[in-house]
Amino acid sequence: MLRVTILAALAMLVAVLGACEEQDPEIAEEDQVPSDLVEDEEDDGEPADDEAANGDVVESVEVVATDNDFPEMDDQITLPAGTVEFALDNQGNAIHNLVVEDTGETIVGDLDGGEQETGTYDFEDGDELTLICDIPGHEQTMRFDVEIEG
Ligand SMILES: [Cu+2]
Repeated sequence: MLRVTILAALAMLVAVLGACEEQDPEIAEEDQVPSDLVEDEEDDGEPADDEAANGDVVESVEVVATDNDFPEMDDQITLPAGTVEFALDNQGNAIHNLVVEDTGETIVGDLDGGEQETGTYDFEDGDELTLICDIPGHEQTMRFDVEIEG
């Protein structure tokens, strides 16, 4: 009688253990579902930081052009290092532009009389450059030096 009871208890124990083993894979599969949802939440990146790194304008300079002069510009101006924006305002009748004499690089291309346009130039600390209008015959009177500090 005692032996039968022990065997019956062992049989029940085996049955219970067997049932538990079958449930384990189901629990593991359920754990994997939420992990897919978590990865989707990480796509909310903000691109603003990359844009700020390139093209951050540190100073804006308005350059009025007449025939043939930059009447409001001193012979030499000091600007900070970085990207400087130049707003060229052609108040004359002739075509005028803004070019870096030392490198030939165009900041603002040819503008007809009455036109305005902006352009930028990336200066490095210690740069000493001359900006001109490079229309033939204009550079003698349409020029100013730029010194970069900091
Ligand atoms: Cu000019």
